[in-house]
Amino acid sequence: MNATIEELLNNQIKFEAQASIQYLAMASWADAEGYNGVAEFFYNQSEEERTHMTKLVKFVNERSGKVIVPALDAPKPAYNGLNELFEKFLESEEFVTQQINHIIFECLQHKDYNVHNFMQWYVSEQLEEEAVARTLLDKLNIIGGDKSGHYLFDRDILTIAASHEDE
Ligand code: OFO
Repeated sequence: MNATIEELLNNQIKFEAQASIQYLAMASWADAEGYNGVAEFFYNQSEEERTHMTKLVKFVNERSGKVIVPALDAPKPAYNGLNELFEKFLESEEFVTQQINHIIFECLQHKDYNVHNFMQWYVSEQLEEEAVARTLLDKLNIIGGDKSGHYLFDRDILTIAASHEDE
């Protein structure tokens, strides 16, 4: 495996792992604040990111690359409210998308069509996750500081996210 691509894939393993623990911290914060639906949403997101990480670990090993299981930064533990929580969620997804686009670019530079092909799954996954994050943040922006709006958002979040994924 090309050394640059190998390094980028290892970086990506870290970004997916970092997203996984960040979303776990978000889930835990929401749980403690009494937002059970939001907590469930982020517990699920955290699991998903973990599978994205493992998929990369397995792929690098299959291609006889060297996997470096990374040390992670401490996740942000607390938020001012649901708006900040979902702003950070969208930021995190946008960051991951940029990194994936960078890998795709480098794959083309190095003519590594195998990794390029493998990464297409991540491209569609990011498209979907960014869309869900934007939809949820748009709804929160409409709700503003309204407490009963937050109650309904928390009650409906899993349905909203699921209906988005079916589109
Ligand atoms: Fe790994 O899917 Fe988002 O970040």
